[in-house]
Amino acid sequence: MAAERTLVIIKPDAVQRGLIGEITARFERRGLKIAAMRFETVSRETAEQHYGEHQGKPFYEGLVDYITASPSVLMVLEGPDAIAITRTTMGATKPAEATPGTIRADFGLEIGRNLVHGSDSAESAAREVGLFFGEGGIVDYERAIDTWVLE
Ligand code: DAT
Ligand code: MG
Repeated sequence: MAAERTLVIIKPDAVQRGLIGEITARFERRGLKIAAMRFETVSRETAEQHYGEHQGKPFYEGLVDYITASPSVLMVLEGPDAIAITRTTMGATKPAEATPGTIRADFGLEIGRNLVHGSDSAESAAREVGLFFGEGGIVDYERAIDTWVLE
């Protein structure tokens, strides 16, 4: 199938625990390409847009406080079925229900500190990639490969 793009966030708890490399490596080893990457503290305004679907739920304020607390790694991953493959690599939302071998099972205990975000559908991916990388910064892999230094 055609390559897809999805938004991944390595959330503040994972950054604070020194898991950027470990988590990024799992996506890279599956063969997904990092098409964009940025390190920053997400603003409250952006977090509220990103998690707009959860507004009004009991965990919403805590979720926005958590994601804006300290720096995250924002990434666009690209590849065949990137959206679904990212979600299965992450594991279920609740670490207690995540399958061993997934990021959330291997490193997480609590739903409110579940380490990583990945877009859940083509519509969410388009919206979230636009929200975080609408100003640019995404590599065009088709073109980049023409100038690759390794043969
Ligand atoms: P996912 O991150 O797997 O797409 P989601 O979109 O349903 O899950 O929820 C977004 C985040 O909100 C999730 O990663 C953790 C938090 N969250 C969801 N349900 C929660 C709950 N019942 N209690 C606390 N936090 C919750
Ligand atoms: Mg979600």
